[in-house]
Amino acid sequence: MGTEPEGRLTQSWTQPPAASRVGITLETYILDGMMGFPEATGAFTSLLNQIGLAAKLITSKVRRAGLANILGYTGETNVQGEQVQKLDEVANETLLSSLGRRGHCAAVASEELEEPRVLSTDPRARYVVVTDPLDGSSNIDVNISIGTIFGILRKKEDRAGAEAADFLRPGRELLAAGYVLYGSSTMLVITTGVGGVHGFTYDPTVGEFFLSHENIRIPSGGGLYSINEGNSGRWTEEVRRWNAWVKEEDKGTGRPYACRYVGSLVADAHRTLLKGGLFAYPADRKNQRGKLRLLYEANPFAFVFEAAGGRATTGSERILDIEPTELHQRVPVVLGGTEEVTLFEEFMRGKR
Ligand code: FDP
Repeated sequence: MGTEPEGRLTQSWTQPPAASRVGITLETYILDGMMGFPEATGAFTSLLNQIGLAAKLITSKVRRAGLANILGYTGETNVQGEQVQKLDEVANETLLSSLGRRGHCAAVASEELEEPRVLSTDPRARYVVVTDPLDGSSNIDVNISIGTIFGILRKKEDRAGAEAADFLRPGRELLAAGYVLYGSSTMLVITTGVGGVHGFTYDPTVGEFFLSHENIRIPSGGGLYSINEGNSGRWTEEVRRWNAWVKEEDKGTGRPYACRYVGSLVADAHRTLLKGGLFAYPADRKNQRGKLRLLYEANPFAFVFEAAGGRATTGSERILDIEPTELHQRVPVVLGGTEEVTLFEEFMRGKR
């Protein structure tokens, strides 16, 4: 953390382990990050541990969702005007109570909450968390991968509580970000930025996350693209030209690329991170500012992709440099390998 100090994370949090540490637990990884900093108070470490705990609690609820009969709609709508499913609420409450327990998190901005929820008014609570507690909700009741997305920011000043301004900050100011994928196994992927991206797989028999994917780097190439082609009639001419290009036959560039689209951001982004290629949810006639949310969807993934050697853009601008104006602001999102994203941008600029 070198962390607990001001601004960006430094030193041991930001350096990949020298020798392979595959097999260590998430807790050990988090504690080791603190060990290099005798002055660290443990607050950031504790916050990361609470996120790990929430991931375990949510995974157990996701795995038992059908059995526990908690699937289905509550009949209410969330701030995005979407129907809220019970599991969304369960995940949201689980995260809020885990983060509220140790007093280090001042407030949380969540997809499920219109306004940030203040968790501690103690001025020593120096962090705020952005989250989509259960992303991909339309996939819940068809048993397809869903996930939790999170980002941690340092509160602006040492004063009590938190306000919108603590959240309306460009993604490059994130101290840490990551996601939990509830897939064929549960995986937690986390980065503190330049220290690399690390993936931990959950072993339900012992109740621990173990380091399984050390220092993830997005492969170049990959020959995959991920986009909701059902929206093609609403796309701009530039997006259509790019889309036609990836589907053209050309041996030299390995085209046509294969299309993979789950419809859960966490699943589509995770596959892109591990296998390469590009994920895009561009602006279209219906979603003129894009569909995905900047603060708790685009920014955490942009932070992860850049730390893994990839890129994240709106098509014309680096996502992590956007100055947010609203908590639930939407943004076009393109995530992927450097070459693939750069090529997409060339299409957007009309250079191809
Ligand atoms: P969902 O509506 O199911 O919550 O966050 C929104 C999101 O899922 C993303 O997870 C996903 O990438 C995208 O929307 C899917 O949108 P489309 O159904 O429009 O393709």
